[in-house]
Amino acid sequence: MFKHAIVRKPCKNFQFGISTSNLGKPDYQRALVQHSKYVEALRKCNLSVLELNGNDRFPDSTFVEDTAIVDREFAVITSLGAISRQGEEIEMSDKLKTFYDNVESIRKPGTLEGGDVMKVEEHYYIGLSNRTNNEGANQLKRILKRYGYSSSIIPLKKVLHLKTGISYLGDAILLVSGEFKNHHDFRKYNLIEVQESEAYATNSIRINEYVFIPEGYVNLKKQILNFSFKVIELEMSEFEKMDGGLSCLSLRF
Ligand code: CIR
Repeated sequence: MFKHAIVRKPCKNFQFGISTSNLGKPDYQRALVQHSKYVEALRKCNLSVLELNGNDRFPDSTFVEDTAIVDREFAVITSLGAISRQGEEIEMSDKLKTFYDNVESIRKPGTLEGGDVMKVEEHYYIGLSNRTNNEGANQLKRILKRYGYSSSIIPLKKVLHLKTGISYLGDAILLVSGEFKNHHDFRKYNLIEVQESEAYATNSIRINEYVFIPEGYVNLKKQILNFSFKVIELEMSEFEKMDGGLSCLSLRF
């Protein structure tokens, strides 16, 4: 069960973040509304939410997931691979120290972003991407080993982050699209294949008894309801324009 979440409001410079989506400029007011509904949904799941203010120095800083890995007894501050995002982790580190006695760090030349890290029960998968390099992934592996967790490294082909194309919903169920549909490492799980026209919705998240999915993905919604999950749909259009999904908007622990 998750008890806490940390989020950060989109800042006024949100539109200047990194984007490859070709979906146009995000509407800032709409982004703020979508974000506040996301926070409301977290509260509905009984999480206590720490909401940080937007920071104009970092247009992408609402995507807090990339700044840390959070587990039960420890947190790991990452080393962001995107140059414009380096420094976002500093304030997060201070905040996490108020929750955790054990706060570790990934150090340069290692880079690692939280979007590349997926925990499935007691095992971690770490994506090697344009943002997470071998050195960063191996530093995380060593830290996880000290805390008793196994991990494996998954080189990525197309997706921005590992969790762009795969998400763990609990109960050995994974949502997969694209390069993860026939991936050797994930065959042993119960896979829900997301159709390519709905690939964005692969980045859905299980929070306590709910699954959050982006609004407007009717097939995925049906597939998830078939597994008898309770679903919360959230409008994500403005974050999608900036390549961000549901998991990116919070740290949950
Ligand atoms: C970026 O490119 O860094 C942001 N515009 C989007 C980050 C999305 N984060 C994530 O998938 N964990």
